[in-house]
Order: sequence, then structure tokens, then C-alpha cells
Amino acid sequence: MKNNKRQQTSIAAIKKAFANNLYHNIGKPALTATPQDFYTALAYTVRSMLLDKYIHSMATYLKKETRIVAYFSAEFLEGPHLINNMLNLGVIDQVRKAMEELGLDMNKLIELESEPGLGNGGLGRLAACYLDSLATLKIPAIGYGLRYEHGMFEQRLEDGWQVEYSDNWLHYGNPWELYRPERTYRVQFGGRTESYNDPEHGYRVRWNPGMVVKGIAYDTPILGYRVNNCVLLRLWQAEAAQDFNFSDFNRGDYYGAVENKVVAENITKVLYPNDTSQAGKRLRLEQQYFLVSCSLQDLIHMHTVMKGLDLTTHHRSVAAQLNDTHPSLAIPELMRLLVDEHLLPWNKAWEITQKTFSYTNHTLLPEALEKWPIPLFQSLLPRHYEIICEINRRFLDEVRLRFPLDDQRIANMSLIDETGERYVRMAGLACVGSSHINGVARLHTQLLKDQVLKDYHCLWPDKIINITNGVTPRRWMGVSNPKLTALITEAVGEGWLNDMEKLSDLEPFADDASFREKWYQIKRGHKEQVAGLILEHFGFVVDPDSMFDVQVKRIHEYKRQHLNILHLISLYWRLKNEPDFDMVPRTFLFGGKAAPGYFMAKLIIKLITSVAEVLNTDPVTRDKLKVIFRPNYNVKIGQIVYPMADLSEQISLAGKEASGTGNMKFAMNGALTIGTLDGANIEIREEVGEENFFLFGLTAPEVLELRQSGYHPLDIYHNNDQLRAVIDLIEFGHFSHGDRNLFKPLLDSLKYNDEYMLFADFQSYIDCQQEVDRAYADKEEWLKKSIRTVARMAEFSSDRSIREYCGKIWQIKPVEVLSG
Ligand code: 26W
Repeated sequence: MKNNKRQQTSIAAIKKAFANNLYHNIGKPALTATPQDFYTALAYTVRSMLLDKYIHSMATYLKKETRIVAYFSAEFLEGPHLINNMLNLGVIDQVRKAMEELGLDMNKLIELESEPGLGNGGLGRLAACYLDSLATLKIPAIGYGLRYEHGMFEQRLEDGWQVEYSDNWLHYGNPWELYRPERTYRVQFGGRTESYNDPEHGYRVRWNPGMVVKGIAYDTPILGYRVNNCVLLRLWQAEAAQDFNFSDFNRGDYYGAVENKVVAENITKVLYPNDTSQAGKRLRLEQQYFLVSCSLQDLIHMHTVMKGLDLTTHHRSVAAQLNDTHPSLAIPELMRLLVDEHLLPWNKAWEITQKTFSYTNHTLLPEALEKWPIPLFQSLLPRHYEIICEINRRFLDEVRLRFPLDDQRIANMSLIDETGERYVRMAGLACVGSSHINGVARLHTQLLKDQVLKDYHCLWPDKIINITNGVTPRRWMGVSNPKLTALITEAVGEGWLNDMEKLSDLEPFADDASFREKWYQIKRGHKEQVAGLILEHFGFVVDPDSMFDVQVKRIHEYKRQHLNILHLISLYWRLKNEPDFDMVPRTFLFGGKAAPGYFMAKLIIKLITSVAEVLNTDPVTRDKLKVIFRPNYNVKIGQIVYPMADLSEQISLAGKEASGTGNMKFAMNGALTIGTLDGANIEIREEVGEENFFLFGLTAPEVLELRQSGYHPLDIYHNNDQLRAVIDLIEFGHFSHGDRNLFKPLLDSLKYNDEYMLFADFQSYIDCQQEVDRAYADKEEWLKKSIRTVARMAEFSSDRSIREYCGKIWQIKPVEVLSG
């Protein structure tokens, strides 16, 4: 087998396999193959190198005594697989050579992979980083999600505005997935429930659905770094249940049957592009239920049929993690499966359920907390509504026992919101049905305990724990920054990509001038490359020696991209009006998508592009200031952006960003951070040292205090000349061809409300940016800070996060997979 493996990865073997794949799987000779065909042939070639590991992993994980993590998530933002798999296999050099000998450029083929963008942003990408770490740490795991036919929309700019186009990532097929039609489950919707008396089990309920849909599995093996372990990403696709009996409502009506097929298959048509406000759409609820029902039936099948175990021990086979509340219907669904379908007593079923699930909360924003209107919920999931009511009844009894006569508390904690229109509260459901609840950064967890989930914390003081997010250094350093990776390896030796503590050996190199020069040249190389791309796509020159100041993330008022803009307009204004003013030249780069229905976010994009239009062509300022909005920010673009950044903008209002993970990716690539004490910024600053972090702004307690004592943004506007100059410049139409209405909604919301307190943080931000300017001017000191930052990033590897999940929640240990 060993020999066989070496053979498989030799240059000659790769060439042979590649030619074979092209001919036998794609059906073309090299002469007529398109670049896309070459990509696909290479993908198959690399896939076959990992299939052996995958098959052995699955066989190992299905052993009776092994507990497995089931990561339930509506989103998995994987990004391209080819390069990541080659890195994890350790075959990049051989593949490059083999392609070269065939006259092909490996890098060009890698670029042809279309982005599997089945996520909105942070939460979806976190799920992908966690799968990478689970595999690398040899933890048996399955990620359960949805195979959206259309992932995150493609963003284009038209006249400086965001316009959405549908994503078609499956257009050329997907060589990484394995179609598993034998893994098909039926999922029911609508209809009615009826009770009956079971002679053996007493009172029972039967659900007669109005519609049945099939869920079919598509499996993608996710390989760990330099190990034999793979985890499985299993995504469900909806299909009409033709072969199930729905003649009841079909009645031989062909048109109706086709219509039904369309309705069924709509369920996994498209990813909802909202990452904050929840729309309350029926289809979204259908997606959520479809995901959890397929996944739980699958887990039960594995436990009972494949492992041959008794259902009452199900929780010993599975630790299920709910990635936010999107899959929280898993709780009533498992109850339904155990009680209705498998006839377990309620108490036993509840014990199994609570021991199975844990819940990760990713947001404090009230508008993002999911709640479903009862009429909608009840019509789609009548049986689950009853189960939730029963869970709630028992739960509130427990609360009453602990806090007698506290009606307000009961109303707050009830799983049914009855303050106005009635809703099911999904966060409450997730809390009650889980053994652990975790926040994603220390401050975020504290705020959960103090505010959003304070009543739950009061009732169960040990249930809420913190596990700070992390990101995988394999993708975010190894794949995206191979030169820096090689330089670090030269300095500290091999093995740090899966043992980031080793990076501390990098520290002394900060004082080595020749090492600093190499470090600098790598950053400079990335900047030059991006400058080239900008010239090619935007048609203007940016100076690779200027400071690259970057903010990439979803566009949202709380993330305050417009605060960044206010700063850059202030620089523009000073360059124009203060003869003595000087600054280090800067290139501002923005990227990020706005939710299609989020007008303010779209207006922020329009503001950025409008300001760019004026600044980039102004003869007085264009040598000092450049502004670029890179449309369609995604994982692929991220891999280009993080390595070239000098400055990472993490400027959310304190208390709003749960964690942030872009902050970690920038820092791992040697960018310095300007940021508030929000989310994981706080912990990053502690790790890298305050001398290497540019801090500004109110703290979370100060934000609270200011709000309570009365916040008056207009007063700040009147009292701050620079702020007023900047706002007035926008207001008087300087960036909108004289149009004073264009940005009015944005300016009014700042002057008269300023929910996210930009004005309060403005001066502090400007002052801090001045410090950044001075620091950047001292090249050697800046480089030292950059090197030390990277050396101290071990904490933010997703390996650390996953180890914590294993120890604190899942109680799962690594499992060796023997090859061959
Ligand atoms: C209901 C619509 C909806 C959809 C997605 C609401 C909320 C979401 C996500 C929770 C949004 C999200 O991605 N949150 C981000 O999660 C990251 C991973 O934990 C954190 O780093 C970010 O701070 C948080 O905003």
C-alpha cells in the first residue's frame, strides 16, 4: 500500500491519472479539451488521492463505540477545494511539475474552480474552518447542510450600486461531491395531526402531512492536513417525492404533479442572502426543517441500522452542534422521531435530546434573533408546534418552581412570544433543548449572560460557556500565502501549520534585519500583484508602496464601513485645505455584499464608489489617496486580499460584533489591526500585545452608559469642525454631482439617530489613524510589529477552538485512521 501511495503521487503517476481522467471521465483527448476540462481532470486526479483516506475514515468512524460530531449548519462556505486538498495531501509541488510537463499552468487551472459559496459570511465560513480542523485533529465528524443550487449571489456594480446576479456554481458540474441516492429520506410538511390510543404505549399522535419531499445526500470528503482522516460534508438536495404516495392530493392531475415537483425542488434552490434581519419567509422555514429532518433520520439510521444499537443510547453516538438557531428545529424533530415514530416515552426522549444537542449563538443583534409567526409555523409544522408547546409547558413549570410568582420572568422565558403577534422563539428553544450554549468570543459570551440570555443564565448558571472562534491556518496562511508560509517554515521548521504554538519561535526573527527584509518583500510582492490587477480591471495606477488599508466583510451599519469613509474624506479634505498637511500615501480597499433588501447597506456601497470616483481622479489628492471597492468579495478574493493588507479595519461599535474572524485572517498574514474593543479584537489585542494594535473608540460598557444618559449625535456634529466639514461635503453633493438627496437617508440617520455611534467614535478613530500613519512611516518598526503579530496568533487557529469544543462540550477524543 505504501508503495502504491508513493506511486499515486509521483509525477509520472499524476500525469497518467490526469490523462486517464480526461479521456475516460470527461471523454476528450487533450487536443479538444477546454481549460475547464483540464481543471476537472485535475480535480478528479486529486480526488482519487484522497478517496482511500475517506473510505477508511468512514469505516473507522462507524465502529460501535465511536462518538461522532454532527455539525448542523444552514451554511458551509467552503471556498475552492482543489488547492486546499493538494496542500493537505502534500502534493502541490508534484502536481505543479506534472502539469508543467504537460504544458499546463497549475495556478491557472486552480483559478477555474468556481466558488462553492454556500454561506453568507462569518457563520458559514466558520463551519468550513471547523470541518478542516475536525479532520486535522482526527475527530470523527459529519457536517450536515443544504446543497443550494444557487449559492450566495454574485455582486456586480452598476453605476456604483450593488446589483445581484444569481450564482450558478454547479454549471460545470462539481467533481468533489459523491451522489448518494441510496441515502434518501422523506420529509413531511403541512397537514394535520390526530391522536390515537396505542394499546402498548398509550396516548400517541399521528401526523398526516399535506406534502412529502425527498432529501437526497451529496457527500463531499473533507481531508485533514497531513493525516489519513477525512470528515464528511453531507448536503441535502430536495426532490419531489414521486415514488412516495401523494396521490391523495395529486389525483392523477399531471399538471398538478409537475407543479408539485417545482414546489418541492424549490426548497434547496437558493441560499437566503440575509445575515442579520430575518425575513420570516415560509420557504426559509421549509429549508430549516428539511435540513434537520434529513440529518436526524440519517443519524438514527446510522445508529440503529448501521451500528445495530438501541435508540435509547443515541446520544452516545452523536454530539450535535447547532450553528446558530437556523437548525434549532432539530430539537422538536428529534422529539417527534423518538416519541411518535419510535414510540419512546417523553421523558426518555427528552433526556436523549438534551444530551444530544448544543447551541452556538453568533449574534446579539435583536433583529437577527429568529422567531416564527405561529400561524405560519403551525400550518407548516403542526406536530412540531404541539411538541414545542409541550416542551414549553414542562419548562415553564420548572421556572415557576424556581421563581414562584415571577410572571414577568415567565413571559420573558416562554418559548412562545405573546407580547403582540404570537411567535415561536428559536433561541429559547435552542437553549432549553441543549446541554451547552456557547458564545463565540469572551465579550460576546459575557453579553449573552448579562443581556440576551440573562434569564437562562440565571436558571442554569453553568450552561453558557465561551469558545472563542478560530480560523484554519491551512487555508488562510498555507493556501493563500504560500510564500509567507515558506519563509516561516524556513525560520521555525515544519509542522507549525497544525501546531501554531510553534510560531512563537518566530518572535526573535523580528530583530533580524535580513529576515525583516524578506518579510517585507513578500508583502510587497502581494501588493504589486494586486496593483497589477487593479490596473487591469479598474484602469488606474495604485502605488504598491502606499499603505494598503483594507476593510472586507458584509456591509452593515454596525460594522461601520461608513466610519472608514468619513476618515478617508477627512484626509481628502485636509489635503485640499491644509497646506502643511502631509500623510503616508494610502490605498483604501473595500469589499463586501449587502443583503439585497438592506437599503442603507446598499447606500453605503454607493457612497464608497462615489467617493472613489472623485478621489481617484482628483489631481491634488490622487497620489496620496486611492479608493477601490472590489465587487463580489468571497473566499477566493479573500485569499488574495488578506496577504496584501497592511492595515486591517475592525471598527464595529463595541458590543455589536459577536467575534469577527476576518480580524484573525488579516493578523495571521501580518496586517496590523485598527479596531475597537469588540468581539475577538479584545483577545487578539491581548495576544499580540497592545503595542502592536491600534485601539480606539468606546468600550461596550461606555456604549451602554452613553445610550442610557442620552446620546446626541447632532451636538457632536456641531462641536467637531472636522466631522462637520466631512458630513457637509457629502451633504452638499460633492460626491454626487451636486445631488443633495442621494446620501440624505444615510446622513440623516447619522445626525438624528446614529444607532451605531459613529459620531461618538469619530475623533478617537481619526486620532488613532494618525498614529497608524506615523507608525507606518517607520518601516522597520512596522515590520517588527507585523512579525510579532503573526508569531502570537496561535490562539486563533480553529484547531484550538475545536479542541475546546471537544473538551468542554462533545467529550470526543481523536480516532486514528489507518491507511490502506
Ligand atoms: C436569520 C438571518 C440570519 C442569518 C445569518 C441571522 C444571522 C446570521 C448569522 C448569525 C450571521 C453571522 O454570520 N454572524 C457572524 O458569525 C461569525 C462566526 O461566529 C462571527 O465571527 C461574527 O461576528 C458574526 O457576525
